[in-house]
Amino acid sequence: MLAKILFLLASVAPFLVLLQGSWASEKAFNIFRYPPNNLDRKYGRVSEHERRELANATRAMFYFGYENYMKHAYPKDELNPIYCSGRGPDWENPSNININDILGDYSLTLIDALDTLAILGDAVEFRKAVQLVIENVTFDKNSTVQVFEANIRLLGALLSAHLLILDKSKPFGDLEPEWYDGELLEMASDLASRLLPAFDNSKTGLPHPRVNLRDGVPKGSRTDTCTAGAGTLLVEFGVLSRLIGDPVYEMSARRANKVLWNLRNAKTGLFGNVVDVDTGKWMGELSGVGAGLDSFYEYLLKAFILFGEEDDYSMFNETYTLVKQYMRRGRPHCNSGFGEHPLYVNVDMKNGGTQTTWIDSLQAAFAGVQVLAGDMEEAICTHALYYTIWKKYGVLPERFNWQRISPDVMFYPLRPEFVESTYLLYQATRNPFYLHVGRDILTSLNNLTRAECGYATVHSVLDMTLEDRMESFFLSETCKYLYLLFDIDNPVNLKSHQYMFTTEGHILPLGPWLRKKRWDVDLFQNAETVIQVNASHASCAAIDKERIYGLPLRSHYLEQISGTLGVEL
Ligand code: DMJ
Repeated sequence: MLAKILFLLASVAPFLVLLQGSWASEKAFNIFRYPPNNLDRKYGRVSEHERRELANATRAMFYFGYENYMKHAYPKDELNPIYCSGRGPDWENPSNININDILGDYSLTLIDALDTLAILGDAVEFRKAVQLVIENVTFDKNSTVQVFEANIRLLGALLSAHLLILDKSKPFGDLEPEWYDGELLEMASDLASRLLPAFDNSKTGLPHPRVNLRDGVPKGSRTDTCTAGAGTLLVEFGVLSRLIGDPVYEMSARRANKVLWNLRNAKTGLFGNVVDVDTGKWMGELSGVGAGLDSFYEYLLKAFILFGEEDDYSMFNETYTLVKQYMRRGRPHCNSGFGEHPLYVNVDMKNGGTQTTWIDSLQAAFAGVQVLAGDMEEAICTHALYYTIWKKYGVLPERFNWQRISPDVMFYPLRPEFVESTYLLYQATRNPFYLHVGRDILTSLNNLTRAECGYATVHSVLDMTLEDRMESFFLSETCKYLYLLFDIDNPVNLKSHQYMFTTEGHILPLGPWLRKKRWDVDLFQNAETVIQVNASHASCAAIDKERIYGLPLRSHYLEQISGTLGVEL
């Protein structure tokens, strides 16, 4: 009985998370004591006509990248958008981990883009792409890749495409090739079995960062992994386990999370950013919400949303509280009071002391996590800072020094994090401010990064020189989130309570089956009774009409931050 009650509680909790979000936003937007000023007016309404045009322009952006990839690069992993060619692993230089961690000679961009095709409603191209993947891709390769990257970009994509195909209600059209017999799931399973040796011979239970897809962990390979690398497996591994009924994947990922959890600092409760998988010793003691840690926090929350296990939620909540306690600087409330604009800084895990004066572009995703956690006020604040930085350069520098107000690391590889949180904030608030932000993003990408045959990495935000690389997440995430921002009637938006995005932007349909562990008989029986998916919970459309004419962050605060950064909004 107790198990049943716990299970029921866990089942409704994701919807409570969403409810909590809309409650928080009600309080956060009490802005009408202030008369609207120019900024309020500027970021007011976006017409239906313009919104549709923006959606179409985003589609065009995706297809320009995708079609050029298919023409010039496929079956290679990535497109070189300037020289119109393909790119695979750097076989000559195995130590080139910038490339080899990600590219494994498995048509990465095509696989990563599968569910974006579905979301665009392009069932014909989706089926064609699925066929190409099934007929031509094998993971039986002598490639040494990063487990984290293969997990989020490939495994997540294959599981997502498989689940979308199985959806009998066909919200994205007829995605199922008539001959389909679960081949994508088989591929996912095969890939995961090649990643699993990362856990072999691990003295701590943490996964080795890299495996050779044929031979497992290469002898003498590096044992230092970032925390996110070791702790961002649970969503994909858990879904796979529950689909095929083999607990080994989920258990390995869960154990890794537990090991990380036990390694947190005894005094502060914070995590470092790099750990040695053999010794469990922290090699990097920087604690923050960006590179090295970001998706670890994200997956604690997302694992709970998917699987409903209370442990994941408590770990997330405890961590989130500590993040705010130790890393947050600036005025106590985002939308009231005095002081500097709130900022999450990188700290020393041992004492919470500020360690760097830069923030990185990956941290822009944290606002999205805050939306999911229902902390709307903070999400609005976090996002507003990145918007101002985006406005200053037209894109986000990889690292921005908040003390010198200048970039520390200049490149921008078409990352999605800022677009992602813009989209999630729009979903949660319906405030047209975020459509304006989306328009700015789209304009910049087209003006600054469009190359001969695709979209290119910005080499330096100072002179806007480009590099010949289009990472696969541009199609799988950046274009997807931007399109979903504008395409308000997309099935993903109409039924947003039924989908969750992985950290690579792959959509996973939520459902009772995810609460079933087929290897656990008791839970399997109880699970039959759970989850009433209730559409009314996710409706953010109910926000007062009036309220949408005000800025989410009050205009004087937005002016404050744009003034500090020297940006004209
Ligand atoms: C993507 O692969 C994922 O979004 C990941 O979580 C972080 N890095 C890239 C995009 O920047």
